[in-house]
Amino acid sequence: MAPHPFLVMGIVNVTPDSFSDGGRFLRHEDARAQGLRLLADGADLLDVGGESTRPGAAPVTAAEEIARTADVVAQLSPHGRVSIDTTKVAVAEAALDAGADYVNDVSAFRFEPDLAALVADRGVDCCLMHMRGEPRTMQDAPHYDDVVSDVKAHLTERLEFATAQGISEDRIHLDPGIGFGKTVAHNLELLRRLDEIVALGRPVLVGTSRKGFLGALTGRDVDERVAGTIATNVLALAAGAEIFRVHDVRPVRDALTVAAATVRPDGRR
Ligand code: HH2
Repeated sequence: MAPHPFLVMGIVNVTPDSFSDGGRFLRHEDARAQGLRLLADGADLLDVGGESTRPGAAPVTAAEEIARTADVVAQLSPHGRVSIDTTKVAVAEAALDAGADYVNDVSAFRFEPDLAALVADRGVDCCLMHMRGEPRTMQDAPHYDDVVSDVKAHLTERLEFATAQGISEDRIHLDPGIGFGKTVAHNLELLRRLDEIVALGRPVLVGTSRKGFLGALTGRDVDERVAGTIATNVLALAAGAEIFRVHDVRPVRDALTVAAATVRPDGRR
């Protein structure tokens, strides 16, 4: 059988305030159990995060973020691939030491540029995401002349920065940053024109899981957005995205398996 032409990244938020699962996995044994459940459901890698990026979330010190994540990474990495969702060098370093092999930085090395050197030095994969400004203020009246052109220009600039810091280009994934400084219309336009991001030539990661624009469209609460999550991930796969960051691994994997068999029967990414 052809290999799956996509990767599912399961979300493990070790935070009190994440928008959909805040507080549910703050205890390390609960985070570990959730990670193992997502691996059993078919996650290809787990994204462990210790700071919420939702608009207006309280900032967390590096020490607190390490206290939340490093032990969880150490407990999960023997069982599967683990990514660390952070913008901080110290947090990423602790996670890589604990067994993570992927750095997911929603600031694309803008908040702590030295994080790029760490990723280069360790030779691990990373994701560079587009975000307008910073989480605290990113949803204050976002405006773009053309959201797709702005996101492409930003990701191109961050990709150049990352490679200039010594990260091998084939280690870099790009993410349009759905929900990060975007209106509902911006998110939908990015998904509609995702092929233009794919054309940048690096694997594209998308994170639509349970996000606010799905609630705005369907009227559903955060725990009832799996259908919207599936719709957006299937459309993203059809447009060429390869990595899907989700809370609900099992249903999304099933949907992507069927979608991939339909649109990419030769199994190519
Ligand atoms: N979205 C969130 C966090 N990290 N990383 C990438 N690469 N892409 C995303 O779209 C993305 C991300 C926000 O979702 P979540 O982790 O569920 O919530 P919170 O930031 O409130 O913890």
